[in-house]
Amino acid sequence: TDAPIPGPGAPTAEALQAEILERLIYSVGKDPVVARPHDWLEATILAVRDRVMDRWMESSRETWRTSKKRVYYLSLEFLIGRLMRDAISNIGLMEPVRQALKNLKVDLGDLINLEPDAALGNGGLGRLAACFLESMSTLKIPAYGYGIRYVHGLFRQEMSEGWQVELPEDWLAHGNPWEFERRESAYEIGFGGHVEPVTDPDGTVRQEWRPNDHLLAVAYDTPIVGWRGARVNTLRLWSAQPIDPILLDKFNSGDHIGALEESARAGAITRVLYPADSTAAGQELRLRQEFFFSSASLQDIVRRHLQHYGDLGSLPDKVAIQLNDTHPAISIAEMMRILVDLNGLKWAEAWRLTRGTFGYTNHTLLPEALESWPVSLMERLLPRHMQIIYQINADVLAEARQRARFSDAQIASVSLIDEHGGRRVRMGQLAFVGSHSINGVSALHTELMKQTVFADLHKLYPERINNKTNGITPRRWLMQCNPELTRLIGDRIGPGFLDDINLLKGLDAHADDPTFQDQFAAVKFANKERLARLIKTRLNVTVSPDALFDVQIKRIHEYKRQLLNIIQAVAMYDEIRAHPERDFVPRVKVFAGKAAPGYWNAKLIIKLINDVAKVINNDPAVRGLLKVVFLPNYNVSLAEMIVPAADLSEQISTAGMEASGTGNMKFMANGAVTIGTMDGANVEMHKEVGADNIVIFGMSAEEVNEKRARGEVPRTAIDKSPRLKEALESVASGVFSPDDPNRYRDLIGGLYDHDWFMVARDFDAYEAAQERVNELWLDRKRWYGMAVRNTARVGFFSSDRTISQYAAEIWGVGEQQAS
Ligand code: DL6
Repeated sequence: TDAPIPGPGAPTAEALQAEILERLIYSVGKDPVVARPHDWLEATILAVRDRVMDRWMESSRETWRTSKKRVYYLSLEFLIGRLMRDAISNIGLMEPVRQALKNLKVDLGDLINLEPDAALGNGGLGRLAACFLESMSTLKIPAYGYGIRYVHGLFRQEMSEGWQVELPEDWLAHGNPWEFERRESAYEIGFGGHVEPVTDPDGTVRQEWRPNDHLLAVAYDTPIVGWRGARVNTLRLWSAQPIDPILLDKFNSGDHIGALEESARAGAITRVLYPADSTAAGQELRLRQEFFFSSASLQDIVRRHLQHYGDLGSLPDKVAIQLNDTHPAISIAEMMRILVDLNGLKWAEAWRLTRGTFGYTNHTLLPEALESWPVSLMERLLPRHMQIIYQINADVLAEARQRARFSDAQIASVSLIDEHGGRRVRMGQLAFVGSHSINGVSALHTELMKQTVFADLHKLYPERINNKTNGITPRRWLMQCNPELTRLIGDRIGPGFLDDINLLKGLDAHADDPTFQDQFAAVKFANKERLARLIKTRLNVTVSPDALFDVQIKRIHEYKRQLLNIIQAVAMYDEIRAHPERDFVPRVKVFAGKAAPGYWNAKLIIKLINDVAKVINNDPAVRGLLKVVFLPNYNVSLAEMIVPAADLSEQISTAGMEASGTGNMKFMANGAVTIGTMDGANVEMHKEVGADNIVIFGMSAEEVNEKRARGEVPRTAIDKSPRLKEALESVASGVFSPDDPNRYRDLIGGLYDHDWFMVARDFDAYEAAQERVNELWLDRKRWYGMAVRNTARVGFFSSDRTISQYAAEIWGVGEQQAS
């Protein structure tokens, strides 16, 4: 947990010690003699936060002074994880804070582990938003993250006999010392009601929305510190509160619970994060969440803009709003309402300003994740927005007919209203037409976007779709989570890479140096020992750090194909048992990830992994050559432990289905070799690292499409592969589930019937690739050469690169001049 190089002008440990003590006594209100670990944590965070305050205020002052364009990143999810180490490390105070605490007989590492994970996101999309915030601060871009302050983040996952059980997560249980409540920044948010035409004194007729349900959005601000404190930006999260905290009439009449009903109803909006990953949640509450945070954010943005510039005509020049997926897409209609209804702009001008201001990032092509809302629900909850959407749609369809001469089928595909089986508003279409830029998150994904979901919109507006391949912040995902590797790299190529990650390329020249390889391997080994201890503590399973650590950690989803991985483990198990005389490369297969609570097959796959683990880990015939572990409650902090310990990174989604992936990049940074399909950002990783340093297998996205289109039967592939057949039959017949032999019959049956995710049809290629991994692993020099080259060539996948591209190509905040 060391920052390798303290920043310039760092305060002394003694000074920090005094500051922490002061905070403990005067802010936490505890005597050091009786202070408990949480008190020390709070005091330390407060002292660190103090150290950030000046830079925070200066950052904000500078934006006002220079009138630089501001970027607003609207995201329903921010998967931040812990903040303390990030902040301390980014301001270069790791060593003095450690020493200060040591003087107080407190261990910094213990405090770091005590901080709860802010799990305000489900997976890749939310974690990307968190990496982007850090990079925007690092790159000195004046930016705000806007989201929701969920009281309960992503559920805590526990295992009950191998089944996932969801429990509420409670990250605010001890308060949140990072945040500032801004009661002065509160906005009224409405729902329901009706729309009325109003005639202004000058005779113009406006539409006025009269909601019948109101609540307040109250801001909570958290500082986000860039590397070396370059800039401090704000993450502003909205909390829903009732306008009247209690209905006194009701209370006085004896209805004590009813008196709090309104308060409970308002609070419900920001109480829980939806735990669905890649599925559009159909609940009304979800739409309320989306509108709530969109409206609060836009009111805040417009207020700030008017305060600074006095008029709205300069909006696109001074404001860039990025929609992180379609969750905030209702912002397009809300912005139009604010401009036209509340500020009296003409429709055409308002539309020009809106489009000039918004950009939209698409994160998935999965049909079930393409959000749409029933028109009837929209009419009831957001009647004015529905009118605006109809108007936007009429304009778009007229343009499609007149300018582009679209056919009826094409008109139907670009329409904001889906007329199939109940009319629904398509949020992707709304976000697309209301934005000047629509980007995908990897080269392949962007290409597929053009060919599939947005094919016709792309024909209508061919200049809008662009690619911005995802990235990760190297601060958290290399320097902080792997301090030993960071130190080793610094010793070899100097510290310049800390400020310019592309300098890691310098490691290439050392990739085949036996001494460096030994040092690299020693760091990896130590990280594996640490993970082995964690596995022992949490699961009481002993694993050897000498084995190949083969890791798949991510949300559990059929397209991500944890099933392929576990079936391969079963095949390996069969092989080991069938050949007691043979040597095998010892492997530890590590899994972690959460399943959406309503996603039955994903939950069943977790149970299968645990069932298989139980049999394999306890069978003496396995001779310890294979271990399977499922680590519960995957979150950012657990990932930070696992990633540095991985030898092999499993990125094996069905080609064409993973938009990008970002875990793949984190493993690459930490010197793991990838086994993967040509999917998402794997394609670009293959290009960056070179074909010799990655193990690619399986069908391409095109081949997957062809097979699906042909309706080819998977049974033939299974019949042709005896090892697959044996593994499938053993799972289906209950070898791993003697207590319920039929448990996996349907899951495996699905592979015979349709195999939508190509598990069976990619199996042989996957096994061959795993065999190749074994050969490479046995050639130690070759393996570590690959490992080093992965780290060396990860520069492209830094979120600093991604954000520079957003800044220059979407937001127009590249090299900003003061104005
Ligand atoms: O772009 C971030 C991340 C990608 O790396 C993943 O490949 C992709 O699955 C994920 N998408 C979502 C979509 N959810 N919705 N809606 O989480 O985005």
